[in-house]
Amino acid sequence: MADNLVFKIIKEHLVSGDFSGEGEIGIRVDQTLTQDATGTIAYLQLESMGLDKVRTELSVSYIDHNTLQSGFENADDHRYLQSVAANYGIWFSRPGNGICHQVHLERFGVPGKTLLGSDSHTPTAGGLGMLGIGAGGLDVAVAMAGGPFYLSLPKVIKVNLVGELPSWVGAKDIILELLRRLSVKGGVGKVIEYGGPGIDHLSVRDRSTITNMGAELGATSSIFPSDEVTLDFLRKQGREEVWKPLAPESGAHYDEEITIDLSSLEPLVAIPHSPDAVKKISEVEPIAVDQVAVGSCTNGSYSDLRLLAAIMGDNVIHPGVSLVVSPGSRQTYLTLAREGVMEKLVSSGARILESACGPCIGMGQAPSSGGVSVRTFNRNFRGRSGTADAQVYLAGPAVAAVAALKGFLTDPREIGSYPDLPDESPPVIDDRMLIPPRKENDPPVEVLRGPNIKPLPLNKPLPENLKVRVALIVGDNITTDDITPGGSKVLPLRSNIQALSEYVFDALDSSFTDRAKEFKSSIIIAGDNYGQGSSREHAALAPMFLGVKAVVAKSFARIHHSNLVNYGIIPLVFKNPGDHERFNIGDLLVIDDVYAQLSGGNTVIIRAESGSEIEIGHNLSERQIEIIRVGGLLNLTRGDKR
Ligand code: MIC
Ligand code: SF4
Repeated sequence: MADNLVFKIIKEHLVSGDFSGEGEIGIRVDQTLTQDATGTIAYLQLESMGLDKVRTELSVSYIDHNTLQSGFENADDHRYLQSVAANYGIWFSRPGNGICHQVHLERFGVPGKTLLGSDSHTPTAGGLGMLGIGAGGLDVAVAMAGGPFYLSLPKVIKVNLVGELPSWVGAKDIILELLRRLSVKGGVGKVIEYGGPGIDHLSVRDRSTITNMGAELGATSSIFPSDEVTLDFLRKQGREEVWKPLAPESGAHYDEEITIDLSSLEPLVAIPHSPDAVKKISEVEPIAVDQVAVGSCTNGSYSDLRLLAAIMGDNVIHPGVSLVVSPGSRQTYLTLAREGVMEKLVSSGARILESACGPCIGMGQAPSSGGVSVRTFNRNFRGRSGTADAQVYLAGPAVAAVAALKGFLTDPREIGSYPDLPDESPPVIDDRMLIPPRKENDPPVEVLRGPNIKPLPLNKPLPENLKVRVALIVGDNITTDDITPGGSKVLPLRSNIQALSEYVFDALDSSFTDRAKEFKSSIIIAGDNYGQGSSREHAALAPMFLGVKAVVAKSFARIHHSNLVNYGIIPLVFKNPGDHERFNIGDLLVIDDVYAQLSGGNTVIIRAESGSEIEIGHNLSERQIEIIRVGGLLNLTRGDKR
């Protein structure tokens, strides 16, 4: 059977398993990336593996998330990460150098290679034909130590782009259209491969906006072929030597095909509070806007920001709007500054932030109460902006520019003709904020651990019988932001699980932490797509610290499912979704001979105090059951060494 592009790359990297779709496959990881909010845990784990140096072709540690330093915590973490990177042969991208995904695309991405990142938007690299996959920090640490990355063989969806985008419609509208069609769980277990004549008109930056938000579909990855457009991008980055052409074989097999006629698209927006709540702007306008935020790993590129400036022209923003702009990378910042675009933005009233995630993860610039914020970002989960009742809309940079000028979310086509943009200038290449790995003979560096960095809690091996109480019952699409929130108050606690655990499920049910502590050993009952969103393993680690032993859900998001396993929490799946209704908070449940049940097939019997029994399933591999048996992947890795 002719191979699609995804299978071609997987074949070249396959170290275990096969293409039958049975069991897991293991793939070799060429490159890794981490960011500071997930990196501290990943490197604490790497340190515990006793290596002298990473075994990957390239690993990069980025500082981009926790950049507001309102206390010592974030700065301590940065210092720790820099010293670990120096010791283990890892590149270090200093704070101010930009958002991991954008910098990686610009400076390190290589078509046809695999990239594992401790951030869910790692598939951004698919914009240049790289297979980027998001994972928990522990999986990334294992990859840095030379271990394979395990996953179920994904289904591959071909998205055929035909026609050309009309003016005022951009790459963001393409991915919003796909989210409208497929929903936030439509991509689970799948990789999305783009093709068709429409891709010829999409730049690598456009392509990476689309692959970036494949994460919002729940997809394992998203990828474009590597073609002349890719070559042009890499040439401008001074890296054309890493280019190679990559395309699917002719007549390649796909599990599903979808066609989008680009010429039929119009400006779209995701309304509060989910990236798949997509509407035509013409259906929802006008909506008065308080804040406009442009940036993030989705739409913080040079092309996005110069479009914003061109639309604003010599005008100043509407008096009711605060416009914040965060260039996605220092390269973007410098190129725009050299071109005079930064001056234009400032003169239009933009508040320029550093090149970092910033408002996207609630690290500053929280909107006013009940405020409407139009953002070029990728997630609008309730409360993520830092304001619990803010109304966040996701749209492309053209829509954002018009909203900033008019004070209303409105169809940009109404303001007249699309601006005439001059040719793009070549990017400013200046890698001085990237610290290369230390040379072979350089002396080791002292690892600097501030008081914010606490040792990692470990789970215990699985008991013979599990006795748990129901500590929480939730519905569908619970995000990792719901489990362990972002924001400038909680993010600095990422290296201190005990402190972080006080905030688990805080916005959904502030009594959860106390209840879980009281029950000592507990279980969570959930709906579909549990744990969607980010890769943060804290959403497993902090509940584990509070005694959560298992989660029964209708279905799980991929990364969170793996993170639960990695920390020894059992992810169980309802065989009969209606059973979700049979539980109450505080119910005492017993799973007898739990290991024997897990390894004996895919049925697990949960016994209630009343004596009634419920048949539950699981989709754990033998490898995962083994991890759960010993109480987590770290215990297994350590055990292997003994
Ligand atoms: C996000 O966009 O939610 C984050 C913050 O980048 C996360 C990582 C994290 O929680 O640190 C992600 O996408 O994986
Ligand atoms: Fe940063 Fe937002 Fe991208 Fe996550 S989605 S990496 S917080 S910019």
